[in-house]
Amino acid sequence: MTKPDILQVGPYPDWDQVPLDETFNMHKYFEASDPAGFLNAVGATVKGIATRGELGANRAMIEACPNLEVISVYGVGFDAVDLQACRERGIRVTNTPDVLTNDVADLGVAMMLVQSRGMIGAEAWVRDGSWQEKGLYPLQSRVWGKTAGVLGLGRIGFEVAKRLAGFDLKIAYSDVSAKDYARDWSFVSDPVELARKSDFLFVTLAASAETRHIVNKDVIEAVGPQGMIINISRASNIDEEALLEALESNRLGSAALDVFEGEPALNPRFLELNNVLLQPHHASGTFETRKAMGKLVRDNLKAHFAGQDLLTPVL
Ligand code: 8YV
Repeated sequence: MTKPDILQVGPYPDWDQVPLDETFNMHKYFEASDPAGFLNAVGATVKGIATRGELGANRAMIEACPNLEVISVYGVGFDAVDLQACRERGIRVTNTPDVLTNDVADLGVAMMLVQSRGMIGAEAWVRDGSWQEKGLYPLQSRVWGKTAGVLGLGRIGFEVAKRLAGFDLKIAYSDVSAKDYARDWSFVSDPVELARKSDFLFVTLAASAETRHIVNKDVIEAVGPQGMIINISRASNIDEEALLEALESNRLGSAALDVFEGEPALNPRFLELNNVLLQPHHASGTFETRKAMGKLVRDNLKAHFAGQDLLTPVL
């Protein structure tokens, strides 16, 4: 059987690349010195696209592949895939939900703890000799007993809330409707109201055109000078300009961010701030989870080309 031709948008670890190369004819878009020329040359042969959550596949890429049947996303977020362009041509789309949920939730909670207890500065305090020279490290605010707001109580938001309840935080959440599985937590439909109640506001929404900048100036200012915003979803869920202004003027206490507009480049204003914890979009970045994500990417492609049901379909 001839191997189906797949356009590979971003790199994968060897443990994924080797089996992908065995089963498919992979065309490495990310290695092309002239991406447009490369697409032109291979587009007509391409039956599938393998991409990453943050890279997706835009309309131009989809249109350059007239025989495209399926897009397999390495990531739960598929906001960077042009779903409308896929719908118009009946192109199937898959993602990698569930396998990454716990790791993403873990990183979100870890970011909150690290940032609240000043652990990055405390590490430097030990290493640079300040402990010996200046004495005790400055006191920090307590975490337990405070209120965490979870904006988006989907799979990841739920796991974040569960963990936070274990740390004796009070939980409030916002979503399109109250959830049966969250009876112990308070439902607050308005994000500004949720932010007002929250010492820590976790942004755990699946990103879409509708959620763009849902965390706007009003939400940010409602979290306030003592509060913290933690984002483990997508940068587009927050108005980054408003966030920067609030952090710079201390109208927001602090932030812990795993995602940025234009990442991996980020607005240099972030680097000037000492009230923000910066992480390189690695919430799903454990060996175990990434291996499970890679397997799902392959298994979805294999299922499609074998005429079987997709394991984790989006479209
Ligand atoms: C990335 C993610 O896909 O799951 C998502 O939506 O953003 C991440 O898991 C990951 O960085 C791999 O590209």
